[in-house]
Amino acid sequence: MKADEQHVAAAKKVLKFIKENDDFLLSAHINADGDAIASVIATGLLLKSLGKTFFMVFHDQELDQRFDYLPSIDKIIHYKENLSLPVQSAIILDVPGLKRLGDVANLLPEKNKTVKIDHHPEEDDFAAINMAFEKASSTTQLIYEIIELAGIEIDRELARAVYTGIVYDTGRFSFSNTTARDMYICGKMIDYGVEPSDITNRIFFENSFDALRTIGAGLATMESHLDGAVIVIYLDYEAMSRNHQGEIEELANYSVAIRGGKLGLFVREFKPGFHKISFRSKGNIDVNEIAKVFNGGGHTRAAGCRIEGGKDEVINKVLAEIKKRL
Ligand SMILES: [Mn+2]
Repeated sequence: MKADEQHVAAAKKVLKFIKENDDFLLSAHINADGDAIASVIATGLLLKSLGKTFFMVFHDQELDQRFDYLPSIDKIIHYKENLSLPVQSAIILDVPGLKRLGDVANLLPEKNKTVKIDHHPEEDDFAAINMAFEKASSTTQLIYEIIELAGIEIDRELARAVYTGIVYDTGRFSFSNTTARDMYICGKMIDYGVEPSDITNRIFFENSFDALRTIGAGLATMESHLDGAVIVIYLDYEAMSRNHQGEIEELANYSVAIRGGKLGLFVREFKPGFHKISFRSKGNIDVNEIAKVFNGGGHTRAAGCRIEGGKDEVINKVLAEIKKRL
């Protein structure tokens, strides 16, 4: 099973850049998810194998605990003001536009020394070297293409990072982005020592007691709108503040797991008076377009945005945009 030719051509450019540079900043988007974290970790292991120095820096002050098993996750630096690192080049992962990088953007070197590796619809052109493909399942899949090209040894730790990023962003090989190449790569990772049930259980089936109760409470709020086409799940600030965001994001996937539903919204108050909306689409409605209206973004079938305002106000604004497209 061969890699996509365009992906390989881009991987060559990135590998050349890596070999010619050093002192890399590695980072990914705010509210780092499994693909963001795993792609940074896997890139770090690649750089280490190539004898390069690197700094992994995230805007987030805390990372989702579910990924604590990933190698060298404890080496990740959490951004703070006046952080000064001898950065000379950067590889920015799973980030379509600079605003999604948060404060880590302050550490970026010049554009000529910056690489973007991503699979979201492009937002801005902040890097001179781009390995950005909307059709790639995950940023981690693209990183694997560079790893394969570099021909470095893949140990169990690196294999677990690669497997994690892909299994996470394909929703355990169930989302429409899943390709034969993903399954091929993950199959190889099993040869290198990954135990699929171990990783899947850690990411998807080891919820905290409180998180699963909150998921239950969220499901109980489910409401149907626009003749059943749109399902809304809601959590207020009180419920949100009891859990890490990542632990309850499965509610977004449940919002579209209803027969007859075309679009799901998981709306939550992440700070008083401010709501975050996750969109999921199973039909042909492009939720990235809807999220963009509210200054958010994402993919065609999964996207998000943040809106200031009370519950009803926010939900009605979003429903009005959806109605135009139904
Ligand atoms: Mn991703």
